Amino acid sequence: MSSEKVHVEHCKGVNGLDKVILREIRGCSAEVYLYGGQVTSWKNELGEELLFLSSKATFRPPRAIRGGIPICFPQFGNIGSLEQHGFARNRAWSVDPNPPPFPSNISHRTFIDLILRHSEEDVKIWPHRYECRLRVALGPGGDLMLTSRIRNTNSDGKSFTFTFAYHTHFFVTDISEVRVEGLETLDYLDNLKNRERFTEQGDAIIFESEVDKVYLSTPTKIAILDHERKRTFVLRKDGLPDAVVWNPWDKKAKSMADFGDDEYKHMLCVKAACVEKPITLKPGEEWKGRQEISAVPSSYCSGQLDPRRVLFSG
Ligand code: TA6
Repeated sequence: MSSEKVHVEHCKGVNGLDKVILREIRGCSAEVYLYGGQVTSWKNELGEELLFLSSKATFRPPRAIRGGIPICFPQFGNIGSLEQHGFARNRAWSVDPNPPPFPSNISHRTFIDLILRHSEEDVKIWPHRYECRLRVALGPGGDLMLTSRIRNTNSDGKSFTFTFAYHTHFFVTDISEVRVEGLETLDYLDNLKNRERFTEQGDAIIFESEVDKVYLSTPTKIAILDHERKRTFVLRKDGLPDAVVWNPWDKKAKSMADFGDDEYKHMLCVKAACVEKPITLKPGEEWKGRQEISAVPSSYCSGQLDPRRVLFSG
């Protein structure tokens, strides 16, 4: 079997939808559906799943797949005239045969390049021509990197404006034992209170009820500590100043058809996003955004996790 086959495999997934499997020599893997350009699985070298995918997720267009990493573009949430979270997550992407080169200092070995372009249907609801590229890559350490490049290809001289998010669903052992570090003292918009603006308290964020907050101008690194599993997810981001934290908790969970009633206990969404200050591109201009997530053993001493070592280390 050639080494290329090992790293990148094109195959069929649920309901025959096209899927790409990325495998790293040490055993880490990721799965990406062309439908939605959506990562639906990310596993470490032990084969442990690191992302949440609902047991009730439907893999039936035009519904979005519940879990993994949906792409919110060209609109985050319901901030605008389009459907919730825009349309990129329920469109068929294709493999990008000629992606523009990546900066030379980035050498991915295991990756796939996808592209979504405007359709005549989409131009009716969002009157713009664009190229939305996504590279999904697995690093040698099993880190998962997503890089998006969006170009305005309008020929009528018109600029366009959009918001964006990687709607990442992390798998956690027990949400009531999870802490998020790196968002302390920041301002946020509370989606449960008419997007009113508040300031976060000084300690790590913990979860005891429904949360739906857009943290503004966050640090480029955020830590999600899964106490039970002694695992810390480190999210690094570029070009995505905001971060959305979401857990539907029990009541909202029951109201979602493609989500199990108790599944809120095992997931947390922390989304690298650009919400507060939408991006405007003139024709020919390109925007780039990137997130890298890694799962590291939590440094553990005397019952207290030591996030400082995670947040402030290189
Ligand atoms: O980011 C949070 C949010 O906008 C919530 O308000 C919640 O609706 C969540 O996304 C999921 O949205 P979805 O359209 O996937 O049900």
